[in-house]
Amino acid sequence: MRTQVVIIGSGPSGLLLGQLLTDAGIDNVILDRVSKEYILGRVRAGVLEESTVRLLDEANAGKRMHAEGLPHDGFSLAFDGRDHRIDLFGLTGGKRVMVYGQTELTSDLMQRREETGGVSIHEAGNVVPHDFDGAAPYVTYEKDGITHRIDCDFIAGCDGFHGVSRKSVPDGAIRSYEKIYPFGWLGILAEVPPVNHELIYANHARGFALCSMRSTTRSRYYIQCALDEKIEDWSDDRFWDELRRRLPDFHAERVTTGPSFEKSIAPLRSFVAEPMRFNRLFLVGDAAHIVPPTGAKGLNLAASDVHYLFQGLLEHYKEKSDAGIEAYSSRALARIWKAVRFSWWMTTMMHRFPDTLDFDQKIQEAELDYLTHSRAASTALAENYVGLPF
Ligand code: FAS
Ligand code: PHB
Repeated sequence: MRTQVVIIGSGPSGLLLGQLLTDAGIDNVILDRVSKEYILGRVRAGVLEESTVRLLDEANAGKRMHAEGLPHDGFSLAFDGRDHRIDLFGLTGGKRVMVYGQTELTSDLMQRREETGGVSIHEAGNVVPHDFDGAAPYVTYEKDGITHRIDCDFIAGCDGFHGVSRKSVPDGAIRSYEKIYPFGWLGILAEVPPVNHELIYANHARGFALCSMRSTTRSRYYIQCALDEKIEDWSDDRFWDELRRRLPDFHAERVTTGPSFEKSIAPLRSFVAEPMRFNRLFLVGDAAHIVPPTGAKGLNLAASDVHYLFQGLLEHYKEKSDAGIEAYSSRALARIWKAVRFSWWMTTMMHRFPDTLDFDQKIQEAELDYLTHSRAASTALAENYVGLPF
């Protein structure tokens, strides 16, 4: 088989890139090692920046998002028994975010790919990118006991943090930066109305909590937990009790509890690999970077990577120019590092660290006090949360 671009990974990065390429008449094939059903069973992000919404519209995959998604003009920071609303719309001159689950977005992109005849090969084993340092790269994979080969012009590594693409780059050609946080997030999904019409990020002596949602009838809650916590030790009742203890009383009293239908623990890390291009191989999304979900940046950074790479590939094929491809890594990394900083800053401000010194705790309290009394500080938070420009 031959195509112009092989995309490894059928998550948001791979599907969004694949749709933009298909709509531009650039032939591409997506390979994923798991089934569509497995991918759609993962519960992840929930907040989309306006630039991500625009990209989904560009890919003609935004119809259900606009019909079912929830535009949010602000969110609350809760601490010391009170909460303080961050007026995103007012502080950013009219920008907002869209609350719409990654699972739904992924499903919408999969449907668009089927409608437009895009080729996706699932349960592809042992996917390996080859000769991406030369002019004739190819990818091999195994399916039904046969090893297949796809010759191509370019390979997009959209295969996430644990994928094969980044690991295929020779050690001397790539450098990574990492910070592991000493806690994780225990998250649940429950078919109960959210406690508030907007998100609540809570800083409490017992730990961080986040009240989010997927719709007006489906809630997504998280509490900070120790890295050695086990899911089986957390009954729904224990989760609800702990969540309410971390919220101001007027919110805690209004939490609607109910049975969870998804419960998981995710570790938190900051990670960036540089560069993101290796001649004919490009790293995209979580394959190149990971942020703690506190700032809701992970999925949105994947979208901006896709934007930069798509523009570069479009110029290559349509205008015979490689300027965009050459600039991909530096352009993407400039935006990535600002989002990595913001996600680290918000995580540091909102979580309780096990080894926090009294001094560190006073600094955290001063940060929150300054943030909620300074328009300049709130504006800085708001412009990062809605997403810095591409
Ligand atoms: P993905 O990891 O989504 O997709 C990669 C795809 O590549 C997968 O389908 C995988 O099967 C495939 N793949 C991997 N290795 C392969 C191989 N060798 N061969 C073929 N295919 C292979 N972000 C937020 O903004 N907010 C959140 O709350 C949030 N919560 C998260 C919770 C968890 C547990 C995780 C892991 C991430 C979370 N994220 C969150 C970040 C997440 O949303 C990512 O940013 C987003 O999934 C990135 O999309 P992709 O880059 O497509 O990577
Ligand atoms: C979510 O709804 O899953 C979510 C929302 C905001 C975040 C992280 C996760 O910062």
